[in-house]
This record gives sequence, structure tokens and C-alpha cells, in this order.
Amino acid sequence: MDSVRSPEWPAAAAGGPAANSAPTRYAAPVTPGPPAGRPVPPPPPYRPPRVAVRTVGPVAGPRAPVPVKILIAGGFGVGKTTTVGAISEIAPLTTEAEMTSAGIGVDDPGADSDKTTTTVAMDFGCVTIDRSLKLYLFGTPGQARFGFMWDDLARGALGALVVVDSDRLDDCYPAIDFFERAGLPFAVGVNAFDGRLALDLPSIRWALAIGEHVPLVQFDARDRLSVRDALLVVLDRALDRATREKGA
Ligand SMILES: Nc1nc2c(ncn2[C@@H]2O[C@H](COP(=O)(O)OP(=O)(O)O)[C@@H](O)[C@H]2O)c(=O)[nH]1
Ligand SMILES: [Mg+2]
Repeated sequence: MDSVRSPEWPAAAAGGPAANSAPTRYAAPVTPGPPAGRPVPPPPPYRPPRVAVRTVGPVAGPRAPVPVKILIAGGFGVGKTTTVGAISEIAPLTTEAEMTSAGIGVDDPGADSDKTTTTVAMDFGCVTIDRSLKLYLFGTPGQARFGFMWDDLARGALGALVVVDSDRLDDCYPAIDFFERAGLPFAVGVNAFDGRLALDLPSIRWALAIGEHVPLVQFDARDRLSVRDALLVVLDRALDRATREKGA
């Protein structure tokens, strides 16, 4: 035996070893180049394909309601927190603290009152009156010793509702004095506890010594619609005042 050869393997690649070399087998097909001697022009710059872009113009949607700040003020235990809670469309923010024996003789909520807490900072609620108007209600603490906060709470307010208990008229004097001095339009809402007033409205107006231009209404702090009507009176007063000032 001269040699051992596998029968499948060819003895040599067709075309010889050069035809089976790596450059021959894997190189890209040869394309003819530019004629020798001519400069090669640079490739054209890349341009992204044009895509039609749809532009969206301003859409005329519904306008957001105008925000208006209104204060709910008045003496201690007259129904300010109740007023805000009755009408607010959100769960009202309250800052109630338990009344303690330290307040006996200082904070008098009235003989028949079952009040056990008091507002120590403010009440907050809001109500949308219509598509163009949204009221933000800020209830003040009632006691005159919290008067230092009223300036801050009153900043930016359009008007105020001074809530009055007809049994304890003197409790609302500090609030009325404050708004008269601040020049903020206000209306007086007499909260008819259990649907009755201790005095009629003309007598209350006389006792509070408020001018004819200050609206005086009876309302029920627990009734949503009644509170709404009282707030509309405040808005009316504020609008009236603004119109007058513009005309002057
Ligand atoms: N019967 C009756 N009770 C009321 C009325 N408004 C408020 N109250 C009660 O009077 C107390 C004092 O009310 P509140 O809103 O806390 O007074 P505020 O100190 O002015 O905030 C609470 O116990 C209320 O439930 C009302 O119109 N009728
Ligand atoms: Mg309160």
C-alpha cells in the first residue's frame, strides 16, 4: 500500500490553493473603481427622509373657572366651621382642637351650645358656583386673640361673610371692625340657630351699627343652599363695590 486517502476529500481544491484562500472566499465582490488618476468625489451628505408632520392648532376648550377667595369670619361658636363644611364640595380642611377647662370663662359658645372643639388656625373648603366661578372659602378662628392671623388670611380675598349669632351680637364686633378698617367688602349673615333669631334684622343692623350699604341676611349655617345664597350676597356686594370704584 502506497498511501491512505479518504475517498470524499478531493485531493486539491479546484483552481489550486489560491482559489481556496480566505480573501477569495470571504471578500466582497469586486466592483470596478473610478478610473485611475481622477479625484474621488465625497459621498453626498445624509438627508433624513421627509415625513409629513401634522401640526395641531390651539384648541378652544372650556375655560377654567375664575378662583375667588372669600373669608368666613365672625365670633366664637357662631357657625363658621359649620358654614364651610355645609357647602364645600371637597372634604373641608379643619383645624379643630378640643376645648379644655382653660377656656372656661374665656371662650363662651353660648348657654345651649354643645360645642366641644374650636378652630385654632383656619377652615378651608371650596365650591364651584358655575362654570365661570369657583369660591375658595377660608374660615377664620373666631376669638379676637387670633386676630393676628386675620391679616394673612385676608390677603387676596375678594370679600367676607361675617357670621353672627343673634344671641351674642357682641362677639362679632372685632370681625366687623376688622373688615371696615381693612376696606374689604363684607356682608353679615345672621345664623338662625334652630330657625329663630333673638332680634329682628333691623334691630340687629342697629345694634351692629353697620351702614345701609352692608348687606344683612338671615341664613342657616347647616344648609347648603342657604349658605350659597349668603355667599352670593357677598359676591354681589364685592361686585357692586368694584363697579363703583371703577366708575369713580
Ligand atoms: N342648632 C344649630 N346649631 C348650630 C348651627 N350652626 C352651628 N351650630 C352648632 O354650633 C356649634 C358651633 O359651630 P361652629 O361651626 O363650630 O362655630 P365656629 O366656632 O364659628 O366655627 C357647633 O356645635 C355646631 O354644630 C345652627 O344653625 N343651628
Ligand atoms: Mg370654627
